[in-house]
Amino acid sequence: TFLEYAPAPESRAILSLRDEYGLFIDGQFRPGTGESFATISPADESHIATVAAASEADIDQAVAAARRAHDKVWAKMRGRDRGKYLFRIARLVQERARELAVAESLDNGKPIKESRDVDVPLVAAWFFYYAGWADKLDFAGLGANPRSLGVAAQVIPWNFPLLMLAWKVAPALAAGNTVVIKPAETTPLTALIFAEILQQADLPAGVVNIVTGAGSTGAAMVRHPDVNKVAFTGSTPVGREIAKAVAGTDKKLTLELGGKAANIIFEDAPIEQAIDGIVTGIFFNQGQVCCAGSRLIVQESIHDEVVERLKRRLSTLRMGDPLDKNTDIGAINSLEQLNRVRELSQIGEEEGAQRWSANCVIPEKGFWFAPTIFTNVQASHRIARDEIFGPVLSVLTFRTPAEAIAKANNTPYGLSAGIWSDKGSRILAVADKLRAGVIWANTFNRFDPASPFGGYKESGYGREGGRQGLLAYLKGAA
Ligand code: TXE
Repeated sequence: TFLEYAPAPESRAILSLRDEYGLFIDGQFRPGTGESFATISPADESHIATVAAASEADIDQAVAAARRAHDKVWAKMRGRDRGKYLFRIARLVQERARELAVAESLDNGKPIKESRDVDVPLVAAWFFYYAGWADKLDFAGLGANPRSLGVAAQVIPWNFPLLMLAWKVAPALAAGNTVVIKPAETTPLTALIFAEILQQADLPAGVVNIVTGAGSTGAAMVRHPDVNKVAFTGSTPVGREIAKAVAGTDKKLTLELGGKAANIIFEDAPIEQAIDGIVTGIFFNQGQVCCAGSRLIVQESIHDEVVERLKRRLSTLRMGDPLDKNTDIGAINSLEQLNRVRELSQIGEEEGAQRWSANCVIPEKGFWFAPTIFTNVQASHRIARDEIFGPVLSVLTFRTPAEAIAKANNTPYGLSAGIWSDKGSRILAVADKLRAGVIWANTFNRFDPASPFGGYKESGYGREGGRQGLLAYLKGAA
């Protein structure tokens, strides 16, 4: 399995980082023409590296390189040959898995056991999966002559930096597109190491260009006239701006935005398993997950027992050094994000919900927030409506399945949901009425490259993963 390649937990010492990183354009690192910025470790605020911020002129260069590579090399290449490159990238990710996991935990703050056992193995899985599609485009029922769209501009967030890159780059390349991708400003490190992997894989120059920078760099990519496809994962307000920038052009658009997932627990649910699922659902990656189960909707008859058990479980979680293999809860990715989590939690208290936080020792430096549960939450409370994107669970109750469904759907978002029950017919009946793109039953936060992922309503549109994720990068396909 992919997990056999999981690296041993390690320290920062195994990384051979440069002090300064330029932009990866046309197969080479080159200095940017804009300002540079520092990427720091959210666990102790130490400096990791200085990174270039791409200017509009740099974006022109990157898009031009991607266009040349698309027209002259990549789109003309047989699918099976593109597939060979994707397989090679997947194997190199496995070979350098240990280093990538350490870099991810260092730059993002997530526990090494997550980057080691989840993020990096899934990155390899995504490249293997789409490598397998590359040689089947003509013959897998996708239409007579499916063709690439052209140059894809891809903007990704900081919560799963390398995995979000894989979700976007792998299907684009399999379908014959070339890419300009921008990692988030707080987590550029693994994308830059990935650029070295592309060089090792001898990927033709310009097929993937990696540009670092903040929102203005992303905006320049999105409005560039020679871009054919825009794919974005991030906040709903920025998603709206991007949709406006793309409106009236022939650029294709995929948006994967925020969420406020309901995790519905019926009184007949397997309770131990449900507690595991609730904890994974909201405390995995410190809750900084778009599909996090941030609203627990629990049947009134088992509310007290579930909350008690959750508190007991949370009291055993270890918060601290993301590079320590025993760490369960790592750091929040940035001070900005920490402030957002603090502010919404404060509002939760002011609005009358009851707060409980695990009694963790908070490290002196860095950005930390103890796992927190709010009970007595009303549907009108901000903590029941807004995406907090942190380790904060809001607990609501229900009496009847109809009430559970109404509460779960009472949100502008619609990315994911979870249902816990012993009764298969109930799971199917409830799932049918939930307005969410992904629904888990008796599990949560499970991902597979073959399974499409995406939202309803303000959670965005389009699907990533699976056959649908491939179609989003093809024309003439059905
Ligand atoms: O997101 P942004 P932020 C949610 C979560 C979080 C909030 C804010 O609730 O608290 O959003 O996070 C780039 N044109 N999610 O501020 O700004 C930016 O540089 C083009 C949910 O970090 O959306 C980064 O690369 N690009 C989410 C990326 O967009 C722009 C994951 C995401 O940043 C841009 C992250 C612009 N005008 C946050 N402005 C999820 N769905 O998983 C910014 N960017």
